[in-house]
Amino acid sequence: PEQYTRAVNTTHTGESFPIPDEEKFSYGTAGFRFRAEKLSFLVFRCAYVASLRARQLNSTIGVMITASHNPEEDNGVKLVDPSGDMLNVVWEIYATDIVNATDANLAAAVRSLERQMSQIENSFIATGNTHNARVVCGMDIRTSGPHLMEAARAGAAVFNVNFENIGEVSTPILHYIVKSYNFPQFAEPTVQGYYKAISDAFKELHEITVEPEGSSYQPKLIVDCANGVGAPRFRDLLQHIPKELLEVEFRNESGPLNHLCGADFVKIAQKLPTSFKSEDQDPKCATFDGDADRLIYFRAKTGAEPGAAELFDGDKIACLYAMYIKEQLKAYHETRPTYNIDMGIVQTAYANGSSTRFIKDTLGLKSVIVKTGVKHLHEEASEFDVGIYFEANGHGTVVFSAHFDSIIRRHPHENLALRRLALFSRVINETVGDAFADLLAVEIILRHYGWSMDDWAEKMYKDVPNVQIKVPVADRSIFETTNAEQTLVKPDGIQKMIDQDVAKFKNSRAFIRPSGTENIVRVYAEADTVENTQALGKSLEQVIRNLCIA
Ligand code: G16
Repeated sequence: PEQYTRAVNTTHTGESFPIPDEEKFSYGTAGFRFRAEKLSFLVFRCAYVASLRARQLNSTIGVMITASHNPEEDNGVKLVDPSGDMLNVVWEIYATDIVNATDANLAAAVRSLERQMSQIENSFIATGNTHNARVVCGMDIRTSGPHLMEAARAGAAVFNVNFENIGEVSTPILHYIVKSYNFPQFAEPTVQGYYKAISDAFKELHEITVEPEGSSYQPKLIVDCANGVGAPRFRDLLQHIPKELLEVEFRNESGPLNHLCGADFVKIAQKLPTSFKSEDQDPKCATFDGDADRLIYFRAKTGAEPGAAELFDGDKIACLYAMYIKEQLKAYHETRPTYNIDMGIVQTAYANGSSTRFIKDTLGLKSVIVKTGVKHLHEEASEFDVGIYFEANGHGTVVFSAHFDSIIRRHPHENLALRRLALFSRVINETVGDAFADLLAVEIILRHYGWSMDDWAEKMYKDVPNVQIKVPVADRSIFETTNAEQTLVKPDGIQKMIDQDVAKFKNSRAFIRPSGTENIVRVYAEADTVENTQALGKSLEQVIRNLCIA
């Protein structure tokens, strides 16, 4: 349809916002993400790519319309593979080619991709057996969402693929439903099916979780919903969980999306979100991002300026999971020493230095550092039987191998450790980081250890001072990295400047990388004191500013 061409490209306000042929788009850290006005032609074309992938595999593919932590004015689209994981990287390239075709070349680009697909061995397109091909589409609560949902519907309709609009959902719910469609034994492929599967596992695991004597655990917390889709959907999920097991007070349920609240804000500013006060009595708080795929716990920081937050971020959640799973695996191995199940943790360069040391020295586990982006972490974590992955920003989950499946999930009743492991693996949303599922898993573990927030803070490690700064730039594509994004190879000479700055501070580490979701460059720095960390961060920010002005 004409309204979804580059030449017309209608916006959600009904106007036209033409996209010049020369404008190129790339599939970033988490799909295509731009100002919402640019997106309808792009979503239309992505839905075509999704429907082609669905026909090639005769399966269900997901399309999620969200710009997650970005401001309300942005939107985005990402595709989900049949396993519920992020889109296969080869298909990211196909999607990019289709999106970047001119209107005049689109038909030829589509025909060429279809021909290529029909020649692939095992492609259902070749046999014509594509009746299970389906595109399932969800959206967050941005005002531009419904218009883009129609663009997705139109994209799938052109190629006659079943289309299902599952409405306003968190990104992880969409991933879960896609997997459920393709693996019917997993769960019922509906939003209610997701609530039931996760809450049933939580209730069962709760029942066999015994609080130790003298426990300081409290089943109460306050959740900052970032004014996003997490608010209504988490309320729905909690309908399935009795208040005695978990009592949640909701804040930031409606208002400007991600503005002065949400996991991204809390992590980067290290501040309490709006509507939280330092003098709040309840010390346990958690925050979601705009599409509820990230979770960070926090509380007011004592002995700091008002409004400062102490974070229990993705690194601390990963370590908590690792402690618990390791303990259960040890108990299990004592009864079955011959069945080896290996476990590792995957992080990115943003992981706090203390967390990586804790993983290696105290937990005695492998820590692998990979590039930013869940797809990279997920892939690496899949190398382990139990692969825990978390970005410091709160995005993460645990993946379990077929080996784990065959000896733990298929025989869950042999002993308590086995039952706990099997149930824990079902509370977790294995397809992708999920703020709801992660929160339930954290609560189970805190209860198991009888921990308050004080305990969690004291019994693990203390973060080294760290700072993250966003620096707006005109063209972030001039920055190129290597070494899991910890070294800049372009622009020429810039890494030398970074190294010189880092050398001026004790126990320091820093890197600069271009964002894959916003038009900014991110600076990350650690050093021995808060003041030195800030000084290092500022000086690196200046390096970028000088370069971009020059
Ligand atoms: C997305 C990705 C995350 C990534 C974040 C920031 O999160 O899913 O893996 O850490 O963007 O990426 P970048 O530093 O490249 O901007 P979300 O929650 O926005 O989907």
